[in-house]
Order: sequence, then structure tokens, then C-alpha cells
Amino acid sequence: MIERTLVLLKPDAIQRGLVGEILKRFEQRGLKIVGMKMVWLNREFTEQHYAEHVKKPFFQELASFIEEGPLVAIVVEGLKSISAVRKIVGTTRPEEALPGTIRGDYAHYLIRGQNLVHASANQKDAKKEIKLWFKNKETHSYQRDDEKHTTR
Ligand code: IDP
Ligand code: MG
Repeated sequence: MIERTLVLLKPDAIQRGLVGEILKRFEQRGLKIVGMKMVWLNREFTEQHYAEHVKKPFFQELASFIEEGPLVAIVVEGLKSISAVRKIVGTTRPEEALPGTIRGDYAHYLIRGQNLVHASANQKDAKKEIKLWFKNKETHSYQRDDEKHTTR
């Protein structure tokens, strides 16, 4: 089943010059980028995106980190892309993430919520998050030349 999922390259990824490296991880798996933009969050939007975490003790430090600079938001499409992307990203805490994952290769400890990437957790969240982050016109359905080897 072809799914779309929201991925954020968080401000630490931009500050550390890891945008290309992270995008490459999705591209080289044959997953397709169907939307991409740079956004600098304000508190209202942070609270919408992280609604499930607003009341948690770590929310203030997470919010101040995610708002401290621009981030890159992308929509990734592919067969079972939601779980594939979560696996590529690795576990929430980098200290538990396996080598070979983004968090396991480029981070080693969760400080102030810095773990480089966000990825939608399930189909319901993916749908809700893509709608929050992207207007219809900002995502694009197109065929990539290599799809006959990766998708069809
Ligand atoms: P996920 O991003 O792997 O889905 P969630 O549990 O949904 O993880 O948490 C959302 C984000 O909140 C994490 O990616 C991380 O940036 C931050 N976060 C989670 N737990 C903590 C914590 O204990 N301290 C600081 N930040 C945290
Ligand atoms: Mg989450």
C-alpha cells in the first residue's frame, strides 16, 4: 500500500549541516519526496504539531528547541512508507537507537529533545500532520524514473 508520511528535519539537523545526508537516506531506499519546504515555527504551530505532548514535562524544552531556527519539512511517499521511515529514523532516544539509523548514526543522547528528525507514527497521525503542514498544492504526485525497480 502506498502511503505518505510527514518528516521534519529538525533545527539541529539544519545547524549541523545534515540536510543532504538525511534526505539521501530516504532517497536511496527508493522513497519519493513529494513535498518540501523550510519553516520557522512559532508557539501556536508547535502546540498544534505536538498537541499530544503539550502537557508533558519536557514540552517547554522541546518547544524552545524546535522554534530556535528553521527546519525542513518533507512529505515522503512509498510502499508502507510510514513504518519504513520510522525504522530509518530510529528510536526516540538516540542513546537507544541502532547504528544504521539516522538517530543512531548522527546523535548519541537526547538533550533538549534534539534527535534530528520527526516522522509520523501511524496512518492517522500522518494524515493529520500532512494536512497541518502542507496545502494540497504544495505536494506533488509524479512518477520517478526508477519506480519500476522500487515501487511497481
Ligand atoms: P518520536 O519523535 O520518536 O515520535 P515522541 O515520544 O512522539 O517521539 O516525542 C516527540 C519529541 O519530543 C521527540 O522526538 C523528542 O524531540 C522530544 N522528547 C521526547 N521525550 C523527551 C524527553 O524526555 N525530554 C526531552 N524531549 C523529549
Ligand atoms: Mg511522536
